[in-house]
Amino acid sequence: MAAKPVILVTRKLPDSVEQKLAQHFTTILNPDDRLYGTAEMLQLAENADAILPCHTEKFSAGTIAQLPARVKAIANFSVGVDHVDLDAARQKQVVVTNTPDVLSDATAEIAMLLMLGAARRASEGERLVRNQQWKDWSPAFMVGHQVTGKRLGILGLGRVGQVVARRGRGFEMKIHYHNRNPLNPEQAGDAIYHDSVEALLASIDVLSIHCPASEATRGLLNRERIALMHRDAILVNTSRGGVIDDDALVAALQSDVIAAAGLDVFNGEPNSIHPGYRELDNVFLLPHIGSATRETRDAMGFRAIDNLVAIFNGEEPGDRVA
Ligand code: 8YV
Repeated sequence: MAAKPVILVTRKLPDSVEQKLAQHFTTILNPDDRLYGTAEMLQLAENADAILPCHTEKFSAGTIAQLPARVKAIANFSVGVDHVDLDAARQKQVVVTNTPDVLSDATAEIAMLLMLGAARRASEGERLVRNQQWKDWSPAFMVGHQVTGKRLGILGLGRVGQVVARRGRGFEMKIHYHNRNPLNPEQAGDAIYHDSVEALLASIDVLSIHCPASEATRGLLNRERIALMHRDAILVNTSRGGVIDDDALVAALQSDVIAAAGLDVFNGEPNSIHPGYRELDNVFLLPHIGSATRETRDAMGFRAIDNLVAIFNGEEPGDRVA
């Protein structure tokens, strides 16, 4: 019997995922969940036929060039693939896959949590109670913004964006969106299409960002674009920090250009996020937990395994991105 292919798993995955992976492959695991530096990862990859990484491992063109020749695939445990230089992977003929769909519900939940948390000043309120600083009540106390019935703008009405749209409709929100091209009516439903980001921003009360991070979207939410938003508007980001110009957003929140923001993802996360966010009351902050549910983390792992099984069976993996 041929030896099983060897998979380098860079982070500690759910037990059920590691057990299933071991049925098909020989595994190099990371039981202590240490964050590998690139040099250490490359060294471990010397004995691997594929790598199963998270977004915490970076595969720049330089890193991909140094991958041992036996590494045939990078089967990501993530839907976002901005941590992998896809062109470099294609050039080296390393197959790259991701885990779409299975995290859409969990991420949409966090988008709604951020939306409500930012609109209703949840961070501020929670701190008041927790720190024993809640002293009185008045009709003017902790008054926030209502989201019910408001206009929800979705930047990137893809898999996650479409779930957020459905959840928003549950709050009787009117859905607006911008994609490069309008979607067919089956996917868009009653959502109103805007042919530019600028037109979308000027037409909504809440913005939820769902476009991938790329050179084209880096710093997309800059000072000029944020200024197009309504003064009572709320900005929510569960995509990637890179889509936002942090100096611009912090300044807008400080000077009431928009009302509030809810952020689950950041430039420089986790250790070097913009310090301005920590000082602001009108932001609701979470530590990149969009997909962090038991169900979803299992499903992401199983999806990555399906991709690896296909690759080593000589088949086209379902979620190939390069
Ligand atoms: C994951 C994510 O937790 O899948 C993604 O793109 O942003 C997160 O939900 C993370 O990337 C896992 O590697």
